[in-house]
Amino acid sequence: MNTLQNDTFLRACLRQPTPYTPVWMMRQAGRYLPEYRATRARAGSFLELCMNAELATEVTLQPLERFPLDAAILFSDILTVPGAMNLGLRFAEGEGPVFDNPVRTAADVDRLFVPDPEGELKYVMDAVRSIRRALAGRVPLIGFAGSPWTLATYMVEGSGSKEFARIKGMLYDAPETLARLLDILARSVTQYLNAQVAAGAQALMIFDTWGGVLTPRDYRNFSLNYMAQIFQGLTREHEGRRVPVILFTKGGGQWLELMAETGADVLGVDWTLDIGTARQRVGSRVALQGNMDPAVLYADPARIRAEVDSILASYGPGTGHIFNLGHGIHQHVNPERAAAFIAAVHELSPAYHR
Ligand code: 1CP
Repeated sequence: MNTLQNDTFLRACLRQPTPYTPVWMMRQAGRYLPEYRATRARAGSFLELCMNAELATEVTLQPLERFPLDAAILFSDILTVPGAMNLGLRFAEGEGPVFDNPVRTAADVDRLFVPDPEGELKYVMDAVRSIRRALAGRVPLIGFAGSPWTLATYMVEGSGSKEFARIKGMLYDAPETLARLLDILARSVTQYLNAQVAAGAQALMIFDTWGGVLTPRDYRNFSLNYMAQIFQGLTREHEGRRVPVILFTKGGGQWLELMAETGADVLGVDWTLDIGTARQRVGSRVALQGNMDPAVLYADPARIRAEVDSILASYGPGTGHIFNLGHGIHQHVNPERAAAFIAAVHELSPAYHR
């Protein structure tokens, strides 16, 4: 396949020297971009957009046409995997994902199965292949999946949640049922991510968006262990290159050392910890991705630049940092502020790589 013109992101993931700090943004393709909203309107619904390889390719590339980003991320969703298990997934306008047939009992778990990545989920692999062709080696393509715990929260609750009443009820009352659900998800995610690599993804990210709502004991037993199981089964090399994997537990700052032991190459960090402190804690075991508060993008460009500088200074000199927001870009951010953010990273970071 074509050679990469910009491998700064992959090099930083592997803690190899780079001339500057690479940058991309979680949710970089999405509702804050007017061109995204236009393509989505043409597709009909969000799920139809995900299922149309040509349109998914178009929206993946939209942020790269606007900004000199150092990586592209597959346009899809973490809920494609449970969505392939006959649970009636839909995205309700204004209220996010809904499962009409949620998983509540041991019998519901019995009905689940590991989806075939080139069967029920072939549309995702088609999108990966199409995006990889369209990128033509400009920057690497990141594939992704949700963590078993995070996927299970949506499957059991039936939608997004604030209190996690149902899944925590299952955790405390029927832990063996939850364990079976998480095991099916870990096997599904492993196959799904390996298929994304075979289809052309050059790095992977696991989004554990809701791991941070667990107690330390339960984080280990119900989130971390299943992510470690996934790492055991992942293809780590493809086309003669290592495929770096980024592990992001939102609110997981207290568990960085444990996360570094799973086999991840990179840990994603949110804005609730200082990235310099995080670096001291993980040493040379893993690279770090993050961690500007996404709300800084509501500020003016000078303030954005100052925040970027303070994060670069806190991380300090040397490689192993991928600049990003601490979570996804908000939908009401002006795209010009995102441009100022990316420019600031590219202008200020070379001083830390001499
Ligand atoms: O157009 C729309 O209205 C849909 C909005 C939208 C978008 C643009 C959803 C629904 N998903 C996505 C794309 C998406 N989701 C990407 C695309 C690539 C990119 O980053 O540019 C990715 C990586 C995701 C991952 C995702 N989906 C996560 C993990 C990351 C995170 O933000 O923590 C989660 C939790 C989801 C679930 C989901 N999908 C969509 C929504 C609104 C939600 C969140 C619901 C909730 O708050 O519980």
